[in-house]
Amino acid sequence: MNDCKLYVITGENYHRGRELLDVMEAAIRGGADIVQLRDKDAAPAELLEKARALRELTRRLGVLFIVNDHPGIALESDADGVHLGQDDLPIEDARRMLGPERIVGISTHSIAQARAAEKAGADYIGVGPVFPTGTKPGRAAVTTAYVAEAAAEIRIPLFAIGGIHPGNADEVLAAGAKRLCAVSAVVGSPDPAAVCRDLRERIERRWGGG
Ligand code: TZP
Ligand code: MG
Repeated sequence: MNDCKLYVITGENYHRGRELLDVMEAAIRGGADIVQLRDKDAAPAELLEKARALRELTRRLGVLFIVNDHPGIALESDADGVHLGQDDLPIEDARRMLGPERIVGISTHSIAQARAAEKAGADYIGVGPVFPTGTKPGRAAVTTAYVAEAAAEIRIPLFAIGGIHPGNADEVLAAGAKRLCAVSAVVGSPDPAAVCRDLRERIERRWGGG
């Protein structure tokens, strides 16, 4: 987990007919090293089917796999962990369900939420949306000011997220983020691997390859 730098989340609305596994495989081959299944529309059986398929892909390619919102599906698909929102079940409950080895991550939108997440034993936090984004409409942008604040204080891994693409990634990295997360810029691109290579290169140029 600590080595992960580029987190890509599924967003099938952006696929324009392409298959979930093809898009995510391209992203991983381009340099995504942690992948999340996020699907607010799928019924539980369909979600589990997608989770199992992505588990198989990510295991074969050697990257981490996280399920959004559903610790039960994370367990059933043998995912590496679960990602929670502020309104999902508490970190402590997810930890109790998943055990000490699996990853529990949480979205944060303020330094108070970031502190609480770290204190409650989260393995990583999301920090965002840094920029306004159609993937999460109606949620105010936290700006790079919150990225800088969190990067200066929070010791667990932090992924900046929200409206991030190759054209603004350097600004986010300069604010202190060492890890980036994206949906539309990657999965909405005709060439997800190229976008991931670009984002990874920017991360490594700013922070080194280690
Ligand atoms: N959480 C904060 S912003 C966001 C989520 C899930 C959406 C990020 O999507 P995009 O397309 O990279 O802006
Ligand atoms: Mg959620």
